[in-house]
Amino acid sequence: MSADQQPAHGGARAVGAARRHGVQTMFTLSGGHVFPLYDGAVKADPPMRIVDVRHEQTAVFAAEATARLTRSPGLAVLTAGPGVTNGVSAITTAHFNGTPLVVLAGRAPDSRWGSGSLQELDHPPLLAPVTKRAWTAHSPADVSPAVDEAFALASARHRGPVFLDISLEAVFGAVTDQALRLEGERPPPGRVRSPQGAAADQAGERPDPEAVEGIARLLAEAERPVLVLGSDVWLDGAEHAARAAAESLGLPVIANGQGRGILPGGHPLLVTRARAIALGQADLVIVAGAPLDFRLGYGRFGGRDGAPAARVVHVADAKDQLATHCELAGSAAGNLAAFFADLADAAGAGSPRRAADWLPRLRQACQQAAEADAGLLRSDAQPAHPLRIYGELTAQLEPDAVVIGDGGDFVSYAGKYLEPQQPGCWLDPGPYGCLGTGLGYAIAARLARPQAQVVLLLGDGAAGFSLMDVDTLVRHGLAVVMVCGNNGIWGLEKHPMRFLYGYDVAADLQPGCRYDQVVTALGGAGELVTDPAGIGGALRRAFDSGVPYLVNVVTDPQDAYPRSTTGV
Ligand SMILES: Cc1ncc(C[n+]2csc(CCOP(=O)(O)OP(=O)(O)O)c2C)c(N)n1
Ligand SMILES: [Mg+2]
Repeated sequence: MSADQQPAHGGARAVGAARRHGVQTMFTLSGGHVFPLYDGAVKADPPMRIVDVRHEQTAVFAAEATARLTRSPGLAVLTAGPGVTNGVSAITTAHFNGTPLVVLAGRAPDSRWGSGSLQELDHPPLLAPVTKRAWTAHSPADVSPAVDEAFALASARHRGPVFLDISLEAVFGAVTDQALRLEGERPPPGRVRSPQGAAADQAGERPDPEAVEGIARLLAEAERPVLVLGSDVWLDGAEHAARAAAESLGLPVIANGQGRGILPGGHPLLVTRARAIALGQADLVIVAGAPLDFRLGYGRFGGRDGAPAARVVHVADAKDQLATHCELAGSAAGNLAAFFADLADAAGAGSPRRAADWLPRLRQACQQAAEADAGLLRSDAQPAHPLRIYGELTAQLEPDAVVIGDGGDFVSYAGKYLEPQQPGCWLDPGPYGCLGTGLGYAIAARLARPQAQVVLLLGDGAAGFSLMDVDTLVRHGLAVVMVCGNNGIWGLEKHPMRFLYGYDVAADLQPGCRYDQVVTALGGAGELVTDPAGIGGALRRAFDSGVPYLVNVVTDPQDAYPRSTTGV
């Protein structure tokens, strides 16, 4: 029999299509409805790596982080029913992060639909609001084109998750290439090729030149401009163009999400530490690659210390991402690297109205903030101040370390005090703010960056969502350093509740709980640190250990991260 006449089941066809889109790893948790996808992965040439986890949420978070780190789409495979519903928060996280992610799922058989098969649930209506598209493949012949379309759609601007479930008949059923050819390239019933999914979209449109010139004019008029770089600048491959534009235009920069590291920590234009003054006193704020959401004051800037409201420019990778809830002085949409190159050209070097003291003032504010915190970064207080952990950690981090934050106050401190040296080295959950990303993100980071340090910062509350997946790290031989800021409370809830009500409830955890022993029991290693003087040594042992290692630092529950907003 020629290869042409060799039948291939839907699972093998799905794996083949995923591989054509660059997928190297399938993240999953087993279920009979998806066995053929495993069979397809095992028998592919070369086989596709399968990373099997302990909770579907971890599988999807791992696929999401793979995409955010490699900028190539991630793949999670979920079994029907509870497998899918367990993945929903992570799929939603990808939706909020604009992450190119494909989730393939099993589905009860079409032939028995309505008769009460095991885990018979019509998934797409559940997933539709949080995906670019959610639909079903009903026959083996549908699978390849549908998976192909799912990846094209997930990867096209504005990126996001795509969900496809495959009925039992379609995933187990086999079809030959010859039969497929004879059938012709007919689209499967009910499938409409989305214009967004067309491969031609990949290059992306150059933003409208007039819009870019308009922004250049606003820049020329601005006395105190600020540029905010968000996650999409990295995801869209615009980090070099963004840095070049910021440098040639001399723009103070604030980094947000995965925009962190585009200007390395210590860069003279990086003023994230003076964020409140920069955004409060600016007269022009250009936000690129980030939504104007709660993290950015809903797009209202200026007005601080008597300054007038700032003009706001929003730049996004796709038109439908441009803010409509606030007044914009300018906007542009499309390929972000092209945007920055065109802006640098259009604006030129001259900025006649720029206040000579603007950047020096911001730099001075950064300097003052750093000096004000220097004491806490070295604090000997017992229980430890969370900042002492960051004082010790920064001294041991290599420039390409991947740092992941999963938690409340503990991670807010990290966002403020750890300034990445390279882009693509920082992962927070993004605007959906879902706790529990930690182990999934860490698994992905270890695989995506085999040589780099991977550090997972965990609040003790956050740790509870995914710590069981240390088992996955151990089984797959993935060494990660975990640092738990163990204040014995849901800090980011306890303190605000006390502030609002004068008391708190449902906000306490076990003080000094031995999360390090959980990791040890699962086959990793760890230690409890109660004396801040021991933090540095414990971190060194963790980095040297070559195994999943949790440094469990008891921190001060009285300490509340000084925040001006809870995001509500
Ligand atoms: C899935 C999920 N559940 C609940 C919350 C609400 N929440 C936000 S921060 C937080 C407290 C986190 O506590 P911990 O991880 O211990 O960090 P800490 O604030 O104590 O440093 C909670 C419960 C959330 N963001 N996500
Ligand atoms: Mg806590």
